[in-house]
Amino acid sequence: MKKGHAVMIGLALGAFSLSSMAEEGNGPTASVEFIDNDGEVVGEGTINQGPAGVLINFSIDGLDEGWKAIHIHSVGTCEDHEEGFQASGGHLNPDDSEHGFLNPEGPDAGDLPNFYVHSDGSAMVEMFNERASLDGSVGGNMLDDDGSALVIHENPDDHMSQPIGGAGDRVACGVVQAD
Ligand SMILES: [Cu+2]
Ligand SMILES: [Zn+2]
Repeated sequence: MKKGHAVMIGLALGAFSLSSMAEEGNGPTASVEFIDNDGEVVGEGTINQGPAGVLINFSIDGLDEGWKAIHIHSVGTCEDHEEGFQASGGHLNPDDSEHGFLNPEGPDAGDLPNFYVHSDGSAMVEMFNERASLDGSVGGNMLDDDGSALVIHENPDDHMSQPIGGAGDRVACGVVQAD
């Protein structure tokens, strides 16, 4: 009986944590639904703009275990999932910086830290980017005319190599959609 109760609490917490952890601020917000190369939904996320950048929260279920790169790519489309999400373009990069947190000429606006997918295929992540916004008030505008997408790669970003940190194939993609 006690055990059953604990399992139920676990399920309830799990369901709760799929929604955003972040309190809503006064800035614009956006949502993301990630699909994989088969077009299957593998995650969801929210983007909350604060005074100094964007807070990105997302949950993933169904990717291979390991460290993954994620970036803000410059075009808001994920429709070419079978061709590896090339239509999402390169990184959001309005001031033409080089790629990489460890690059003296970087980072570009779309760069983000790596995250780890557990052996069960899941990950829950929060990140902050102070070089991008949803309305152009800080850095690159994620919701400019051609939008943007969050793109996850099969490997981690080395934060140095051009143009995308040697992160390899694009395994999931989510169009940034204004709420
Ligand atoms: Cu990328
Ligand atoms: Zn980059």
